[in-house]
Amino acid sequence: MTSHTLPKLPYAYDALEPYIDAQTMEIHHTKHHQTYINNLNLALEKHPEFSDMTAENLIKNIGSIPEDIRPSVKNNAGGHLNHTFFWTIMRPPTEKGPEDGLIKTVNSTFGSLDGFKDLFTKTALTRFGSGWAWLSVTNLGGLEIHSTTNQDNPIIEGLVPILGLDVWEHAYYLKYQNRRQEYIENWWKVVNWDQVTENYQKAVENIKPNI
Ligand code: MN3
Repeated sequence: MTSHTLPKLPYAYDALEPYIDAQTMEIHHTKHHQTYINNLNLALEKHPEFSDMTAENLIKNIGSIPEDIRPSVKNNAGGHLNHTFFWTIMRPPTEKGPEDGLIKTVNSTFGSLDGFKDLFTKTALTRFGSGWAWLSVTNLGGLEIHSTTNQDNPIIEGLVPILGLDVWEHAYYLKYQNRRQEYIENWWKVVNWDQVTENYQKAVENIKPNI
């Protein structure tokens, strides 16, 4: 049986300064993300036959997880999956935006990159309580902006996330307190658009022709 472990960040805790501060990054990674992993491992100890499944597969097959641990697996495998993803779609600030097929689809779907950012920001702002805002690829290859509650992941709805924003207060409270809008506006400066473009290409390639 293998247990889930905390992935290393692909950059230093202070790499996203001044937009996301080092203390927030360190606590978010070593305390919040680690706690999801600890609680997931604890739940899976009761049913070790599921301990070799990835967080993604646990979420995709949540209906077949035993009922006594299902709520815990849903929250904690979800938290592990979401945060593992979140770290990869940020990087030290650059001027680079989305490229190739992604920027074309963003423009044709939302009018412009700014139009997309406005709508995504609005979605992230109006997510009541704790949750995430997402840009996902639909099963027809289109782009959809949406939000989820708690640690739910778009794959539950049959969507493939390519960009996600954590709007739990723990993601921004130390620096921004209640100012979620300011957090979101500054977060755009550290989005890793190369990774998001790659996520888009992979998601589109994986769509099976529906013939
Ligand atoms: Mn978080």
